[in-house]
Amino acid sequence: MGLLKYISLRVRFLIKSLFYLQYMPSAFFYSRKRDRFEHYYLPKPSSESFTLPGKLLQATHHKQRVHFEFEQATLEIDFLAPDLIRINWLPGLVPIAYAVANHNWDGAEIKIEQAENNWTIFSDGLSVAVDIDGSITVSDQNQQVLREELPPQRQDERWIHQAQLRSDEHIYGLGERASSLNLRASHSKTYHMWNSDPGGRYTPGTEPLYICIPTYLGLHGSGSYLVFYENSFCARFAFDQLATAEFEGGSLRYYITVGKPAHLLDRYTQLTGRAPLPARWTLGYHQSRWGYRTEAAIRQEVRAFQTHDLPLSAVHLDIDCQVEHRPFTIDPDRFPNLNTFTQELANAGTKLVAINNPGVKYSRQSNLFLEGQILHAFCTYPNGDLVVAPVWAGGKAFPDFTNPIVRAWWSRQYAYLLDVGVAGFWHDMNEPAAFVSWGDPSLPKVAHHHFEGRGGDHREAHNLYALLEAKAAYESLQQYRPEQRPFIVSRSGWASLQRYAWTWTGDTASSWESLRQTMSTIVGLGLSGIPYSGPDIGGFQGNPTAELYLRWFQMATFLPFYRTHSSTSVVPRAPWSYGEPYLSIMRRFLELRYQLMPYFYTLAWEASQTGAPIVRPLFWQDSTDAALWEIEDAFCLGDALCVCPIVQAGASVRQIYVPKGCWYNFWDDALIEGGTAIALTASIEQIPLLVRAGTILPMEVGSQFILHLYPPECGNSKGYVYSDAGDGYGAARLDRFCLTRREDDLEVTWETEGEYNFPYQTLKLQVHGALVSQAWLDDQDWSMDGQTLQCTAFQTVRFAYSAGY
Ligand code: NBV
Repeated sequence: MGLLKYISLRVRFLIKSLFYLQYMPSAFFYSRKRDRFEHYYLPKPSSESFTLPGKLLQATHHKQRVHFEFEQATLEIDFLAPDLIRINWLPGLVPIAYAVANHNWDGAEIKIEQAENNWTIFSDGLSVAVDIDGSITVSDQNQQVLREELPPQRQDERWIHQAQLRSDEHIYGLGERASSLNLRASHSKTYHMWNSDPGGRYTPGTEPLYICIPTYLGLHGSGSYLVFYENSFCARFAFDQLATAEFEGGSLRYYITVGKPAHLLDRYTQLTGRAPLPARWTLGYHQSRWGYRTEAAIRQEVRAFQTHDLPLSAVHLDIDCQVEHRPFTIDPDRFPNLNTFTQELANAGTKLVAINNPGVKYSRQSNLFLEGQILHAFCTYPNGDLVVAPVWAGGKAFPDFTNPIVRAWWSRQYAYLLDVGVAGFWHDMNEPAAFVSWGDPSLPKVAHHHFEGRGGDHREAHNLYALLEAKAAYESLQQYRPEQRPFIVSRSGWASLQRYAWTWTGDTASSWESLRQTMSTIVGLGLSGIPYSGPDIGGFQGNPTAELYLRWFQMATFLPFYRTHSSTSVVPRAPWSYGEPYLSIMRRFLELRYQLMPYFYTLAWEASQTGAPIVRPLFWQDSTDAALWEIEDAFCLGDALCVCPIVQAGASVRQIYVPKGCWYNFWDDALIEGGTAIALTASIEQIPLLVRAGTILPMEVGSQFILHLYPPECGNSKGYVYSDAGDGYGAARLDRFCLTRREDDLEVTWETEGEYNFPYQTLKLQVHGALVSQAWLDDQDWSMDGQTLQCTAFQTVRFAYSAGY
């Protein structure tokens, strides 16, 4: 970095720091007021001891529901499906079903057996035994015990719920965590449910983060299960010998499903909703920076991408583009021709995504504020005073998204930006975050919320805040731009966020530790139902070395959300920032990403159909292989690719325990026998990358479609490719391929369904791992170019191979 640049950054940093100083008095007064109200209105810690349900008095059964009366509690168990139950302990405040997308379940045939001290309910998918003291045991259909719960404990509004953990049990999920992938392996083993902004920079171990979700997956020698607590209150989860969930309020209502991880995610997302198929462009590369201030600056950035021959699908506008950081503004002086500018960018294949923060400036000069006041749209203290907390540009009032009128009002605000061509929205600071001098950097826990008319406070609304903001935005984009698919990225959220938005891992430090952490965080989000996430490539806060940025870039090439973003106080960062050889290597990775688009898009479609995360833990391949349960420095992209990033400075080799079965090295087709640990080498030009034997990997280069065939060890394997227009809701097609390996030949067949025309002009089949001597296309001799066959269509292609197996 040149001296001048360095000085200018330091000066900028100083100015920003002074800028923060202006918030000090208001942060002080806000923190004081918040504490006073909380002191006065929050329920005092109880001196009552915890009560247990007592003895089971009677049980009755009506259709899918079994009802148990205990001395001091009521229990309802509903079979929503043979392998999905809802357990409800009463009394307790009934949650509003913000996270539940599906209310129509077919139920299940159940059978009940009564023994001296317990009742057992059987379905085709699982069994639940309820003991006389309220303990509950859940087993799978083969009577393998999966989960043993202790009787719940209640004290006033609080609940404590515990389950025994097996010594070999691994726990995953809970939303976005900067912890080990297996939540039981981290130092503290305690996790909080309170969406939080760690404040500009976080490192591994920071707890909690922006998205807390009370859903976890348990995996042990007897099988796996998933539990989702439908309770948005502040809570504490801990995992040692026991799994403990301790809620400050609400009801103890939770769902349990059993089966393999893929089945668990399928069921969970059937319950909480699936991520809709995004527009294809969203899976391309995004460039962002907190610091682009003008149309000219963005134009220059986009031109630099063109000059360097780098594809660019989207540019993100951070708060610097706004007028005083106000929501739904883009400064017309600095963006004088937004309408034509978005068009100009679109012509270059680049979309514009604009940031939005939820806080509305507390000022009679702000129309949005006046409208909100008329609608009683903002959160209030218990005495009716408006909650005004400092965020950017002074005091802000906070829309109460638990009020449907407020959501509809907020939805309308997106419309004019859509009219001028803004393609998507980026929701920031929506935990919601506020600037404070001490204590929780958010709204007071006693702030009043509407809750669809039922009323409630921020203890229950806090974790739902961003989810409901995303819902308002999603519905807005559906309504005002119905011919295109919505694109929203939200920093915060709760269970079911996947229905409305993507997310990113927030303000990570620029370090090798954070690069490594990214994998557990993103895989954990996927196991919590959120398939679309990615990091700020290179880290948000700090200046990565060229090597760190490159290694991060290589890894992110295989993650769903592919975006470079960085803080205002660091050196601007883009693929060319470090010159050669880094620029050329990053260009090749960008090209690879775009070539893999048919694969990414098919995975996106699969996520919309089954809830399977796009990025998966290695144990997804084989959840019975305990050697995979702890692996957190590698991930699978779909089922085909195993990505093993380099996570250390100067390293070009790393160890990895490869899932059982045969794999090919992506770079040289070397065959690797899994089920053992191996060393993989990758110079800075490469990332260690394996392809599962049997994969039919779809790629594209321009209008050419390339099917890479990686023969299975034996028998056959299947692959499919989803295509459509890339946006909107028109026709689609599914191309199904089957690859059969026989003694001396390899056969691939192709079947199609759907109305959409095949979107490519030519087709190539490329055989890996075997030397092809002859080929036949629909029984006709067909010439090969080395290992590649070119054609336009086929039903069956057969390759005779001479060597390689
Ligand atoms: O809008 C500025 C930043 C943004 O660049 C970043 O991605 C967010 O995570 N935003 C946080 C506010 C920063 C406050 C310190």
